[in-house]
Amino acid sequence: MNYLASRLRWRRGINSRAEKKEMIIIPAYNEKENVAILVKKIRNTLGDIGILFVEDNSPDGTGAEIKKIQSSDPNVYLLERAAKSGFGSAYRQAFAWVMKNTATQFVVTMDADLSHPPEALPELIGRLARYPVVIGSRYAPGGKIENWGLFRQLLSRFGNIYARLLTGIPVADLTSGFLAFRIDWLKRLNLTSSKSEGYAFLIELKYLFRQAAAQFYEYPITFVERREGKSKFSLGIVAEGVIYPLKVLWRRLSR
Ligand SMILES: Nc1nc2c(ncn2[C@@H]2O[C@H](COP(=O)(O)OP(=O)(O)OP(=O)(O)O)[C@@H](O)[C@H]2O)c(=O)[nH]1
Ligand SMILES: [Mg+2]
Repeated sequence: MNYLASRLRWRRGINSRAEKKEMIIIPAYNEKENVAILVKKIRNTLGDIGILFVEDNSPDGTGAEIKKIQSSDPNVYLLERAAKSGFGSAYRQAFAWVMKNTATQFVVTMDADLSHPPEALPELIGRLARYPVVIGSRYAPGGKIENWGLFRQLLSRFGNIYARLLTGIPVADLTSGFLAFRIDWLKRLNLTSSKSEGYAFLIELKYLFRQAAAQFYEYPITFVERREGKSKFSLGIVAEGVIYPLKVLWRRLSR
């Protein structure tokens, strides 16, 4: 990835960040109705920890909404990109920045659409004392999905079984985007060759942790389908999610 070419603009100076041990990274595209509610819920659950949004010049004004939040909350950070550049690349850029510039010890990845319950954050982060990677899991015993139609449920269920079989990663919810991990483990991953974007990126991240011999813990969550805003779910994202586990299988077989 060409960091120089990407137009990053940081809304806060280097001095105001880095005090917090935890950083929640949230990619947000056209999530205007959700960001303020999400920040409020995080603050009510965990208090004043770091929150970093990666926002791609959303036409609905999500960027302006985040700046409004920043005016009264100094621990909300914003990485603004000039155009929609993908979910995976949003995380890759955010990880690189957090590793380089902050004293963060614990990273959380989370969607902006309120699908991932902020109430689970203390459980996820708390377990990092014993596990390098904790997954907010829909498919761990006790996990649930609310308001998904049969098609999404089946696609996700079979997609996860398929990805698990091909990659051999012992995780029930490989496509979960709600993760907590320790930064010393993130630093061991080779993310430079990563190009994936949607579900494939979520599987790849777990594959890279697995290659680094990280142990996973799956904490059951109730995933709630978004109420506001539109899905960025597309056929291309599904196709990429089908192809990526095949690539991993090929790598495993040719070893
Ligand atoms: N910055 C940025 N964020 C993105 C991009 N694509 C998706 N996101 C965000 O990534 C998160 C996950 O995307 P969603 O649209 O919720 O995908 P999904 O969960 O498969 O679809 P839903 O069923 O609608 O929830 C959300 O917070 C999105 O706003 C992107 O290209 N750039
Ligand atoms: Mg979503």
